[in-house]
Amino acid sequence: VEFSSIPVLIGERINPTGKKRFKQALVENDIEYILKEAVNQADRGADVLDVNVGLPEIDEEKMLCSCVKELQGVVSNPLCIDTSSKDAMEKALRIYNGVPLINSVNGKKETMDAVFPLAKKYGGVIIALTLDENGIPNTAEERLQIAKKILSVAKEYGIDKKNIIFDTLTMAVSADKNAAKTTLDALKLIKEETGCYTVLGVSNVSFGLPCRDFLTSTFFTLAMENGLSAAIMNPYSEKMMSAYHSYKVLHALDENCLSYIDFCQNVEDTKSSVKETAEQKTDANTLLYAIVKGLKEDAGTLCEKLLESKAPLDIVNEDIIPALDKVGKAFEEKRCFLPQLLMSAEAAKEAFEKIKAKLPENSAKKSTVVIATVKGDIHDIGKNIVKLLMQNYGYNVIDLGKDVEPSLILETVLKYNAPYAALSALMTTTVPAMEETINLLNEKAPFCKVLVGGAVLTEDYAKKIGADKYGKDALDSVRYLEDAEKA
Ligand code: THG
Repeated sequence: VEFSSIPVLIGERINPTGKKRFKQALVENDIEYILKEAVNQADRGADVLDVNVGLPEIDEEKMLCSCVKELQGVVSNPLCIDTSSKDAMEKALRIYNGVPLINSVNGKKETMDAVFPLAKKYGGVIIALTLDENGIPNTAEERLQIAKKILSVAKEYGIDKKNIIFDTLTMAVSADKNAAKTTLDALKLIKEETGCYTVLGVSNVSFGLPCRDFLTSTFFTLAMENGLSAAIMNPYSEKMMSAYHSYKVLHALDENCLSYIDFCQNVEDTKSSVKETAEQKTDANTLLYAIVKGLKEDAGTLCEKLLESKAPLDIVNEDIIPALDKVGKAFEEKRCFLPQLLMSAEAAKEAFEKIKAKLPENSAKKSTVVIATVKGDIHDIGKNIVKLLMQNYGYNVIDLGKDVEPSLILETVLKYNAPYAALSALMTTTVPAMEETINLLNEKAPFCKVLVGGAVLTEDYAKKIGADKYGKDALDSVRYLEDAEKA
């Protein structure tokens, strides 16, 4: 089990608590049902699977052993062995391949003397509950004292503190209004004071209340904010998973928001039950695939390899541009999002660099486009996307940046004799500056076609202020250039 600042998700569904169907499966020795629960949880994003098959009317030792054995055959996720029976724990540890989570030990002397020798003998990372002979303390400070006691006993058994994860015990807020707060305070305190990892079975917090998901997912977020390393939770819950993915984005733990986007697309797919398989069918080792997926390094090396057997311009027309078209289309249809579009543009740029190196000076370049965000407007993300896409399609783009005076745009168009100028405005307040620039260009550089774009513009309005083209997005603008070049 690997811990990082991203919390580990431990699926809680292999557990009979409150579940008639699961109890029935246990009584009928229906292992298939349990295996299905494992596969489904792994599919939904659980990293580790908690395995709790304790039921008074069954032979827990036997059932736990069969489950541990069979589960390892169908999923590769580490298991968290959840039992209060020492004998069942020992048998399960004996047949487990690898390092399991041991759920659990606590501050009672008898329990520590039973569990620590097992952990020492078989290996495993131990979840330690902050309770002891006197029960569950009502204060964070007392739970810390139990944690310290557990650490000192573990040390006597030769168990390193990095193999102890503290559970500060989630209790139902419906029974005690301070329950959640005490748990969170204890979590933070124990993490700070001991430096150990932490875990909570978060679902318990909402016991006895309606719409349990609402409360549990918010508690989960608060716990992560207080340093939670792992959560025993329900991976089928959309609210829980959205809390997890949102947390990662908001804490810069999700590069380019990719795991968030992927999660949202799976949610959409499940809702509409439409499966997008076309993308998956694309051969993974092609330049097209590398650009579509935004794999910059791969795009560079695959392009270099392709250049050994294919003419540079053919690569542009048959691989790079179709890839950008594909991503552009996916973007329009809201199947891919801004971070992915930018990654694809970067990957295409990388491929383009390799192509450029092979081409005689200037021959790859199409016309010059002067691009700018108009005076008074400092939002340049839209302009930057359009610029990247135009460059990828081979245009010579002169970027004047943002908040650009009409006179400078005119000057630059005249200097390069540019047949195109592309103007961006995000805010309503800066549209007059756009109109002013268009008027100036139409008067002093009538040969120059003016493209405009930006969130507040519409086709009609663009016409009204005298633009030659309203680009509804980056791809639309590039298509205009491509058509104009052919004409
Ligand atoms: N800490 C540690 N281990 C634990 C817990 C903990 N193991 C067990 C439990 N708590 C975590 N697992 C669950 C599993 C199910 C539920 C809650 C916690 C649950 N069940 C619903 C119920 O009881 O009403 C029924 C579920 C359903 O049918 O949807 O909520 O805290 N170390």
